Amino acid sequence: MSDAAGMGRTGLTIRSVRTRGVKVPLTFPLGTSAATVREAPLLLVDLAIEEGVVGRSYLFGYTPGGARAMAVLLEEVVALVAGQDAAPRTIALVLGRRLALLGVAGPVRMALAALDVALWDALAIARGVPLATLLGARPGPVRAYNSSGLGLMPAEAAAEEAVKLLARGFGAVKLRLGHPTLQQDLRVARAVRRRLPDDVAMMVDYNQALSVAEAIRRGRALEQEGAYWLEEPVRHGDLRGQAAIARALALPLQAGENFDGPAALQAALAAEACDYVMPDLARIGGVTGWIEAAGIAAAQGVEMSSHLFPEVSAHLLAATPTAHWLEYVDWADAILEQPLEIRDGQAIIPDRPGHGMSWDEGRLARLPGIG
Ligand code: SMN
Ligand code: MG
Repeated sequence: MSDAAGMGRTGLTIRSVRTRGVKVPLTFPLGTSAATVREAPLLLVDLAIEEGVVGRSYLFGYTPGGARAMAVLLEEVVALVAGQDAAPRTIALVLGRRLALLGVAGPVRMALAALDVALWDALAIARGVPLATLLGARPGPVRAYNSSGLGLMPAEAAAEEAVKLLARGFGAVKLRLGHPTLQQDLRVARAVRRRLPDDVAMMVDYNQALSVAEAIRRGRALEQEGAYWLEEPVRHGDLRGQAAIARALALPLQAGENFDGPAALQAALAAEACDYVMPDLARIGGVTGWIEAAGIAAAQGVEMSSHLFPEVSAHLLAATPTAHWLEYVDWADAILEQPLEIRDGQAIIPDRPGHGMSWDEGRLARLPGIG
């Protein structure tokens, strides 16, 4: 059969895409060792399906120009597959091949991921089930840590903010480090750790600030301060350096927000460059890339967390055999009709078809654009 409703087809046909960029102010500005994020440039994606469904996703642009670049790429790739069956794995293969000369990496991969997430959303909506259910998983609660704040800040301010982040029962928070000296890092880590209940975990994230030698030095000190994991201490592509750090420390090494596709996760594990992994929905290649990555992590028994995009990542972690922690940020709350609900420190997967996100058009209209 050749029509869209034929045997073996999804019954959905890709029509067109609409993208809108908005700057969302952060409730808790996020100072990292690399840059301070005060507002998140988000790109909202509506994928129109001929049969009447709309699949949605959003991207974090990192910078306004990043979001604009992804919008241009996304509009181009959707035009390439307009009229085709809305089968995300097949579309990923077709577009991966079609864009092989440009190269599927960075913003190109993120644009493809936005299409992929919107396609899976459309499929789940058409089937009338949550995305987790479509993936064959029970859409139960997912353990989350609060990553909304705790950027680089003085010790006392960090301790105050850490306590605020425990509202809604969070059992873990993440602290950004990478102050000029180890002593400053230790002052902040100690102040936060002292203020947190014993059973609350404290992750620490360096955003690639350190040398290998310095990472080992600071990691050894942080081991004594009850840190839960040490995230991205050095440049993300330095697998050899990361492996040296992982060998030197008892503190688990965490990495993954910069994995560019599932092959990068595979390479990091092959190099023993980290103990835990935390792919980013966009950089790993959307739902399709995530599921592939989750298979690799599961085969090696490596615990897998998520990076940003908690609304979709909750569904994916429900379908991840080695699911560890959902990274929760509230950035998208400003644009969502029904923000992700957190109860007792767990993300509640909504009982709605798809991933459950729809845009609050009224609030959207009042936010500044990305230029
Ligand atoms: C992070 C980095 C950049 C933007 C947002 C968040 C951070 C994290 O590394 O892991 O949350
Ligand atoms: Mg990080």
